[in-house]
Amino acid sequence: MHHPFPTLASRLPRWPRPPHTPLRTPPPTGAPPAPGTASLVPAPKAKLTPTLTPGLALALVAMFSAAPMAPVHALALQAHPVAATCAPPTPPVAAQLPLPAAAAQRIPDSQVVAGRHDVAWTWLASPTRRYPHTALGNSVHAGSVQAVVRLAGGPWQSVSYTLPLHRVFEDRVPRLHDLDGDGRDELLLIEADAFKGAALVVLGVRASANGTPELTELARGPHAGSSFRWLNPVGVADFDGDGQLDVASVTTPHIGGVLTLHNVRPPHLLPFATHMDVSNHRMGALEQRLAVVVAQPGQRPAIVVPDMSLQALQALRWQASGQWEELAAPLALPGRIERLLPLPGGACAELADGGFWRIRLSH
Ligand SMILES: [Ca+2]
Ligand SMILES: [Ca+2]
Repeated sequence: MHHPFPTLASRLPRWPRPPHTPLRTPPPTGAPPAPGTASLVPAPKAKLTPTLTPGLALALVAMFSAAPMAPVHALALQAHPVAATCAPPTPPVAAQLPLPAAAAQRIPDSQVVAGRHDVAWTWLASPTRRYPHTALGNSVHAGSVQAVVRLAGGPWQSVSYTLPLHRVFEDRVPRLHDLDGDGRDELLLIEADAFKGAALVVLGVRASANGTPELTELARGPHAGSSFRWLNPVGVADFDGDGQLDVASVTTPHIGGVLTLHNVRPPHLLPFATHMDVSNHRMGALEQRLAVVVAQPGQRPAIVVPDMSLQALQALRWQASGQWEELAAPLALPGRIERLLPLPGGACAELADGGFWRIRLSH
């Protein structure tokens, strides 16, 4: 296909990494951390970090210093400017019910979501300033999530799931996915705890003791660690190829983001893979969509996610070998990414200057 513009990939350096990439370089070994920076670097998860003995470390240093290897990438990331938006059209809402009037009470700048299964509508409500963190632009968060639900084809009923006073939903949209393939929708939300920070939670519709439907917590991921540490979902796909959907998110995307893949193992979301130095959110921005999952025919899905500068994209896949594969050389863009929306084979990037770029991950 002929493109009227030269590809960005042909005009920008693709390797080595662009100089803006290492925003979070750790201090040299033996040097004291710079004042005020040590707490910004989350410790690697011990169980995911292989043991590096001094002998093995020396062998690795010798191997790589003696024989530097050119990176080999299976695919390429390419960007083409487009004159108008390349964002996917918003699909018509196939609502099962008219929008309830109560949805007008949702928290500011949040979205009402229509479901196709046992959740007709859901939204975040009970605005509160009790958790004064402004990752999403202001300190108003949700103390509850509301929904119109039903049990096994029964009557639709309004339900409310209210958090205790030390927690809020630090989020702007309940995401609906049938994570376990049982034909019932689950709600994926970001909850924040006053002491432990944010965590992913999965809620589902279940029967209460008196037989009426209620929202129940089905699974929870690890908290980000302390007050005001946040995380942001990336998407849902079968990242490890076991036939069951997994959940991807980025923990602490503003201060050294860690891409984390979780298996859904109620009552837990169990992390099984992490990748450092990515981000999918700009501090204070309302937009939470800055990373996409790209389906790969015959392969595990890829994740296209910005680096910490939000000005370059990388494509990653969790391989059967139990390691990340960097599928393509990092792709630098001519501005900060404001939004990244999924398109077949790639994404649509909207930059801070208002320009749109079609991103493709291909051979
Ligand atoms: Ca389900
Ligand atoms: Ca899986």
